Amino acid sequence: MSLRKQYRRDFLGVLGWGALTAVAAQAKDRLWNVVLILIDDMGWRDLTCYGSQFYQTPNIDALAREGVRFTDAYAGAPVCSSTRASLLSGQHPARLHLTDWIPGRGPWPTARLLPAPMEQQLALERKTLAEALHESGYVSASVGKWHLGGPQYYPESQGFALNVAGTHRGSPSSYFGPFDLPGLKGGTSDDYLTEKLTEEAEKFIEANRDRPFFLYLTEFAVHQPIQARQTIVEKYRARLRPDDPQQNPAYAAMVESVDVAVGRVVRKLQEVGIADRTLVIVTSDNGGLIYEGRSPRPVTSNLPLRAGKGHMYEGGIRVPLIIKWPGITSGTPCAVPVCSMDLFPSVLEMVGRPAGSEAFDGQSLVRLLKGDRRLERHALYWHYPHYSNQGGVPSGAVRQGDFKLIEFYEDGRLELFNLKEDLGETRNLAKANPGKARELQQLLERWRRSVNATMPESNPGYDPEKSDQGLTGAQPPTD
Ligand SMILES: [Ca+2]
Repeated sequence: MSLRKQYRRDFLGVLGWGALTAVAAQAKDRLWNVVLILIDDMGWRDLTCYGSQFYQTPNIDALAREGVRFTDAYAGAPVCSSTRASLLSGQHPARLHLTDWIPGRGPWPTARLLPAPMEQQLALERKTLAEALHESGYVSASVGKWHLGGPQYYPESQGFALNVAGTHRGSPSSYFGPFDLPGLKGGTSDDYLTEKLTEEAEKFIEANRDRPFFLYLTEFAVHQPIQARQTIVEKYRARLRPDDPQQNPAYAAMVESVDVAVGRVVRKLQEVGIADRTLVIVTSDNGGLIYEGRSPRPVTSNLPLRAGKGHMYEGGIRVPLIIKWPGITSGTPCAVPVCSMDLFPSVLEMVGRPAGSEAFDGQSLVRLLKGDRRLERHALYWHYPHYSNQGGVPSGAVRQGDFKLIEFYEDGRLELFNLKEDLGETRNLAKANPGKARELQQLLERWRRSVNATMPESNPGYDPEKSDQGLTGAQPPTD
């Protein structure tokens, strides 16, 4: 543990929250609270305000009407831990060498490539958003899924004074109690995990209403296992329509449960009188999951986007993002491409804290939130040197303007799409427009070098006859 972190712990331990209260009291009128709600695996079209005809999400839709709904927001990666690391550090997963979910899987003995080596935690040396806000007197809580390393890397060591339910694997065995999660034990068989987390979030808001706080509410839902309250499942069963690609009533009920959670948090902010000085951000860590484990029944559909979680296509990386900044945002959607590592510098600027010496891969979205629709950024990049549980293969991607290029690392093949004309990525333009494909591939390659990205290597045991075994199709339920 670094000296800086030790000092922080001592500061909290010896002086306690009383000292923080004093800091907060002086600054009460100018500091914003920050509520960041991360919904695990929520797909781009899983909300009514993003076009779902099946799921009902009135609470998140209300935030979209008062905030900015980003139509082209992206997760830093097509899987969990990488995006979480990028969100909390402002750094790209490739730079962090945290390029897959923790612990990841493989190598597969006969696959074409050996996955790139990766970190198993977000290093303590990386400054997190909670640590940056702590320097301004904030108290922070992580409520829910962590998935950024084992016990010594838990939220308590990354700037959070409170940690409820931070597991190292990140996935609970069940949404129904009894729960065996740190800080959240003793549930009964009627308890529903999402509701228990909401209660913890409400308690934290209530207890910290008079001091600036950062609540990182990181829902386990709508990640598998797909379990929901039966009464809500029945409601959605009655709403099924044969022509709707979204067809899973239990998943729909889980979506509703997180929407209700968001509504409860917003109401608690209003109830204690701090809603007008609290930023609320809702987003997801990767695209929607299409197939759960060995079940042949789709979990959700990201259509019109192609594919889902674990893939470099839009369905794997494009996610909902809504930011409400009371008094500033006004419900106008924004189509400028943005990414999860933008949230750290954005929050710092929104709360009026200069970024200081921190260097980010993301950039502040404040001018977009204020209504300007321009952002000076050359391109957005992704790097996933792994085989995913959902059939995704080692690949990288770059989006520049309307164009997106995917480079597949197994054989170097390129796919080029014009997202403005072809949102579903159905027409590969790489052969028709080789100049553009080459230009973007070179851009991607230069960027990989600049962040010292780790690449997968050729597998000496590669066997084309068996290379697909265990990589695609049905997989056990994991991250
Ligand atoms: Ca996830």
